[in-house]
Amino acid sequence: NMLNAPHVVLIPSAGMGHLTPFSRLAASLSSLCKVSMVSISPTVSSAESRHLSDMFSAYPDIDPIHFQLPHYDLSDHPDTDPFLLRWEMIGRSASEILNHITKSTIPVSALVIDIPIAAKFLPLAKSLGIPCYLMFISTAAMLSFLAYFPTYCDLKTTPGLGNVDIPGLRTVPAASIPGALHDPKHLFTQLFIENGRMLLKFDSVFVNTFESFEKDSLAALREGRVQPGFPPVIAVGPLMPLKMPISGTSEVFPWLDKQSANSVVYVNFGNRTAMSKDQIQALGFGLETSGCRFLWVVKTAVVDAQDVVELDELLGEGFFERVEDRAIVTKSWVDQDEVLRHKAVGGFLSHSGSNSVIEAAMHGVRMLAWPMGGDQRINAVPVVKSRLGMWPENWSWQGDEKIVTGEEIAEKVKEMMADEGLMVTAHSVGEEARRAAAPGGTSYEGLLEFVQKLKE
Ligand code: BUP
Repeated sequence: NMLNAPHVVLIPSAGMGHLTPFSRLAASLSSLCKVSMVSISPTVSSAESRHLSDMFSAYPDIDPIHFQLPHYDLSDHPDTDPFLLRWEMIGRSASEILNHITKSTIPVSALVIDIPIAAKFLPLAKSLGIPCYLMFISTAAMLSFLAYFPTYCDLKTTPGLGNVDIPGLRTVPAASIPGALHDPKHLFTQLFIENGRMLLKFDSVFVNTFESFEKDSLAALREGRVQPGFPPVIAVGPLMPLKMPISGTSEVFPWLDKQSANSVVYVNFGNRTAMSKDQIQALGFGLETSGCRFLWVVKTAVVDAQDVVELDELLGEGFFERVEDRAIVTKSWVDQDEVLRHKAVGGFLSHSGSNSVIEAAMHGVRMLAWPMGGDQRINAVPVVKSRLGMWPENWSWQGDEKIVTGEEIAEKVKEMMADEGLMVTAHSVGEEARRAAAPGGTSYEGLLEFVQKLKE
């Protein structure tokens, strides 16, 4: 009975890596209670605006709360990452956004807030008496790191970052720490620390992971080993993909349908990572000489609308002719969920962005993790531990000048595709993931309990 159902309002920040899990959570909740989601325009990328309008038309039960961001001139800000700057702008608008929410909709039972804007929204929402939940879009491994990092900074006596010993869990080597954090003045670092401290104030924290995938991190968080007094942690993943048509995929699926089972390597480094030209060329050479079939989504610019490089120019003369009958190379968005679900796809060369990791887990597709920056090395830890995939730890990482050669790439791609043991273990990770998300499973019941509690 939706008449007396609680009303949950979701506030995502920016970037497809954030909007995707927020929409999925909204869709799951919409069958259990009333759901609204804040839609902030303008978006940074066209992928985001397309996604939001597709989602609201496919899910009429999710009520949009449109908010027009005022103009902020951050043109002389020292940071240039457009997504980071957008988080800052949304944070600065927190009180207007909350005002707008309370004015434009029915009373709110709970807010679900995104991590980059947590510290700006939580104190204001709490002062209005609204319960606040955090949706953590990355892995529980990353949540543990975030939860402990402010304490690490308080305790350290020397400048610079060393290895971070998360109490009762694991050591995160200095070399796996998101690059920006090495600069204490970086906007990312400031947000990271203030949001990390704010975690303790949430009523509960949702994580897009599942129990068996990250037992150790979940236990350490829940037992207060990482941070005493940590709020309840509810694993809600893998969140189910939206049921809606995705544009820009026409050539991919007829081609996949013609390939034999587990024969195709899917290559995608997410929607925020643009590789250098030299590295793209080496990757092209590596994929070609691996002899494998591949579906490669190439990205040459951080914001999609600026991606104007011609692929045949970039990859050199004859590349497309040489791989014509065994590869698709595209710059356009593909429906990653459909791709990973496809029986022809037998391996995933990925930047190990948190959503990609959990999607690979859900479909039981083995991974070759090549973290590029941010939380990605920390996400690669459960990938290896669960035997979902492999990770050549010496490959280049966030802006080090090193190029991984085509030969190295070819060798690892071949190794992954020939590793039948890994195919089997990845497959069982997939079975556990789907069990967790199905009725009766831990993630499904976790969400149900959350809604149940709001009714009390
Ligand atoms: Br690109 C691309 N199709 O072509 P991550 C991405 N996605 O469906 P992020 C597509 O976007 P960082 C495409 O399935 C996933 O849900 C993909 O999220 C989808 O990486 C999402 O993997 C990408 O978390 O980079 O956010 O691009 O790690 O820097 O947050």
